[in-house]
Amino acid sequence: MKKALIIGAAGFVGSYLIDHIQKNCIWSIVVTKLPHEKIEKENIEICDLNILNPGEIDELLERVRPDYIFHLAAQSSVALSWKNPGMTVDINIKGSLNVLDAIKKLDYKPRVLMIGSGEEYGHIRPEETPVNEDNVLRPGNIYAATKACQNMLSAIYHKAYQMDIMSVRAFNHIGPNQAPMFVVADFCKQVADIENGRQDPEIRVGNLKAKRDFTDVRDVVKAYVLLMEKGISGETYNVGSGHAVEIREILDMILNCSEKEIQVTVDPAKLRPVDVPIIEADIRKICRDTGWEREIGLEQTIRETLDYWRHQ
Ligand code: A2R
Repeated sequence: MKKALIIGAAGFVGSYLIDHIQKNCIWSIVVTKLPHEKIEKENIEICDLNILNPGEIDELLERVRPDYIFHLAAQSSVALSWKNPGMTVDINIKGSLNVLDAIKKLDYKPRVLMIGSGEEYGHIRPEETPVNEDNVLRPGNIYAATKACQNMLSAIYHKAYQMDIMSVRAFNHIGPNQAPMFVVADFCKQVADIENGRQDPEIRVGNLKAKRDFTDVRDVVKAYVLLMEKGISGETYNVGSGHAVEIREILDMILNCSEKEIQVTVDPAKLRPVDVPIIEADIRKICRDTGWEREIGLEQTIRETLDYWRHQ
């Protein structure tokens, strides 16, 4: 039986990835979390791991000897990366390098999927949209720069040490249980709080004109597993819907799901220092190489995310 290791499994994507593997693959699963985090899943081995401690990663990999490694651990918030660039650089660059180094020391070559971001493309020109994997990277924020660096380090380790590494550039993924520092979860939580009388009937928003490419997290983890099975070593793959949607449109969809009269107010604290106007993925490569296709539409994800917050 193949063994999958998920590093950073206590986050938003991790729990969906565990569920997807348990339902669809005959793999045993080992996951890691930070000591303060909790993972409540059955039939998996759960270990503590901080990727800033190289010795811990060496020890874990030597003991577990996984066939597949999904590297999800990260400081994943753009907003937080502006507030704490040093920590973001440490975790996303130095931490990822520690993971690559530990894998390099093994006496066999596991398959590795390094999770990056559509944000790496940054300032995409109109003629470059939808953006493909060979596009120039012009990261527009600290988080994006660290993920671009992770991608480059992964490509270097693949070439220099013949390691079996693929990288993903995941565009905005959304769904129930996402932290409210991300836009869709933030809007849904605010609407649920308004409906429950915990917030005045006023929703505070940032830049509504930005266009982003949203995919349900369950479709995203399906793509990650397909890449493990069918992806080409050394390649980078976009994972997104292929369609950019204005944040204003997302907000309207969420407001339409509510019967409350809600006023929209721009909150300067939610405006980021540099915002990239449009990010849209060209997803032909992953569709061609793995047969992946999106199954869950935006309306369904929004409805389920709002319901999730209504029940919190
Ligand atoms: O920051 P926390 O306390 O939420 O913990 C996150 C964890 N993490 C770490 N794990 C090991 N060693 C560290 N030094 C370290 N620092 C942070 O990685 C969290 O539990 C997990 C990442 O999960 P999320 O932040 O929820 O990200 P999500 O949405 O699951 O995205 C997965 C990947 C990330 O690489 C994103 O940058 C990319 O997909 O979009």
